[in-house]
Amino acid sequence: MVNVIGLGYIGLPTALMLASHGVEVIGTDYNKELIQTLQHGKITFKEDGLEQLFQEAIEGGIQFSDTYAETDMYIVSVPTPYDKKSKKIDAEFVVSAVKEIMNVCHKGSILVIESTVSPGTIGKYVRPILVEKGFNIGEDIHIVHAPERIIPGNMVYELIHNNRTIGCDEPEIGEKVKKVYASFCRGEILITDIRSAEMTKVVENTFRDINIAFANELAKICRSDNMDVYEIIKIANKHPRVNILMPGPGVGGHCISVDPWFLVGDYPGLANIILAARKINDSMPEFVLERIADIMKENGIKRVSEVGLYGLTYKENVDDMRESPTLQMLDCMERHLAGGLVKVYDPYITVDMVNNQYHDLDSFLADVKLVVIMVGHDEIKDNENKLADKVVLDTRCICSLHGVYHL
Ligand code: SAJ
Repeated sequence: MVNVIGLGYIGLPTALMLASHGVEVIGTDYNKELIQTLQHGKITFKEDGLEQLFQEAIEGGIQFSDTYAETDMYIVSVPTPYDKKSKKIDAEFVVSAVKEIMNVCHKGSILVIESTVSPGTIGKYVRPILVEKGFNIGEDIHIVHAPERIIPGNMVYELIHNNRTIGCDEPEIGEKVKKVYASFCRGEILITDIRSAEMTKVVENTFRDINIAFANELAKICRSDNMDVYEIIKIANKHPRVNILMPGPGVGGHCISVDPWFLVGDYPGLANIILAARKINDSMPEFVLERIADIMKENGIKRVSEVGLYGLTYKENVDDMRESPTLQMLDCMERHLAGGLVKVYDPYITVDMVNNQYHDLDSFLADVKLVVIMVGHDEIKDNENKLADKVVLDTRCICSLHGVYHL
């Protein structure tokens, strides 16, 4: 039996996947409301294929609880935020989950940390609390780090098909855990040590952050000298060894915009490209604001209240707003643009999260002159004809209409 701790964006699909593949699962979260929702047969966020997976997991006998269970294996998928000042990981949620597990686990159980942690976190925060409580690591309890890799928007597919990493102290424990993940995972499952697994996860997201930063820097260079960055990227990518990503209004989400900071915080003076990339990506919302100001001027749009931001989530076709570039932009908007409040709409955000938020595309469009596409949801791609009489700033390059402004 496996107890999955933390039923958020990673823990829930993982628990469901295990339960629908013959593993006995109990999913635990301290949020009682979330547990009740799941117990009533409702999923807590939208994701392709999740609803069906949920039904299969229920048929597989999954249970949900707000308390920890005595099981052979624990999978910890709680958030690992970073301290915005020190840029270091805040391991508080992982630590409190481990403490709770210590109260219920039996001898020889396996503790798998799936949450992303900076290199050395398990050695620094997890091992000492186990030792302090008198646990003999490797006998009373075994530690494993199996970082997740799935991408929001395609989680169910990627859970099955992505390769995985398992970091462990003892290879035979690694093999045991591998067997559990292999119940659903068709990718390669590599076994390594814990620190390498910790580092690999952070390195993967940092790699992507740096590559996005390169695209964003190109967008700024091209804008400064009147070149079309998309044309340049399209042609450069025809080279067999070049694959430039897409510029955008910034990097959001709880992963790529956070994990590189762990390396910056832990290795001061060494993480230089990484730090520069973070700064470039963080500067993009302000860059978009400058573009908005220029476009307003060019088109005689005087009031910010005539501007509409399309998209609040951190990327297309997800309902996750964590570290969203639109939110970052709204934060610094007042410093740049005068004249009332901008209007905002996102089909995935159905409750009011910001001022002047709309819940219907047509009424949103009826009230604005300049539409800024911050997120390339399918909805706006399918309805781009409705933008024909608008001034449009398309920060994602998804719109095929003539005369649209870009970054
Ligand atoms: N973005 C761009 N341009 C691009 C690609 C992305 O501006 O060409 C932006 C997105 O709009 C978004 C941000 O970057 O704001 C991050 O989006 P993403 O789709 O690149 O990645 P995430 O954060 O949704 O998921 C990442 C993935 N990591 C990698 O691809 C290396 C995923 O595999 C990880 O599991 C996930 O982080 C995680 O949980 O760590």
